[in-house]
Amino acid sequence: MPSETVDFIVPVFNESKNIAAMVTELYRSVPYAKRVLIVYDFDDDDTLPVARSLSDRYEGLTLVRNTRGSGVLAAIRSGIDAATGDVVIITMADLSDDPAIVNEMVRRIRAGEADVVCASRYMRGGRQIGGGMIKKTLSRLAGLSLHLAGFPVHDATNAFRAYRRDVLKSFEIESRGGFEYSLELTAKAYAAGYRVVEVPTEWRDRSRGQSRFQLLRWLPRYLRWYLYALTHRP
Ligand SMILES: Nc1nc2c(ncn2[C@@H]2O[C@H](COP(=O)(O)OP(=O)(O)OP(=O)(O)O)[C@@H](O)[C@H]2O)c(=O)[nH]1
Ligand SMILES: [Mg+2]
Repeated sequence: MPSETVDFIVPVFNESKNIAAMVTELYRSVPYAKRVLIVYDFDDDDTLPVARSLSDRYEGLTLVRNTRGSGVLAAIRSGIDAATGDVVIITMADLSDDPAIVNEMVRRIRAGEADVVCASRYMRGGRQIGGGMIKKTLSRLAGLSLHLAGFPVHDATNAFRAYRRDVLKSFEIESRGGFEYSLELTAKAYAAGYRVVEVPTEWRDRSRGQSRFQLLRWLPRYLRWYLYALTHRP
């Protein structure tokens, strides 16, 4: 039996300007027993000294070294390896994700209403503030077209999601690029008959630090899972 703990997986790449505010906000918003796994790639990452200084104050704040190779997806996979809680939430360090919805995400999983809960920018009540025009438009188009075709959520690409741990660990992640893994996992979970639901969220583009999203490089990989989601049903 997994313990009744929420494990957050937070990949970081030089987030010294954001990490303190992110951790403070998360602990303020979420009362559940939790671990916050900060997953970093290299020892000189500037997030580390700040995160270490916070760890006395915040129980469960844990630094995890990415051992699966470099890059954000390898970091997330290292976080999944380390996760032991009954609920696992993947969220970013750049203050883009609003932790106010976390309690509702956890509640729905623990109540047995959902296996995957997607933070949804494109459903009623959701919002997206800032961010690149092309990426934003493609992401919205992908989400809304999949939803029209019967996919259970309006936002297929946001990485901010809560998973029942057993479900998360049951799928092999075939993605090798970046955040397209999120579409892959959700499409596979839905096709396998798991309950995928959404909660409205407000996403805000980072105001500090730098994005490492590689739109052109990752686009073909998104396409693969977009087509998978379009054609696989429970
Ligand atoms: N460990 C690790 N984390 C990364 C890497 N690249 C990005 N991250 C982290 O992943 C999260 C999201 O990264 P961003 O580059 O902002 O990507 P994004 O939020 O999808 O894209 P934008 O919408 O452009 O901001 C942040 O917490 C980053 O610090 C990486 O190579 N390794
Ligand atoms: Mg970002």
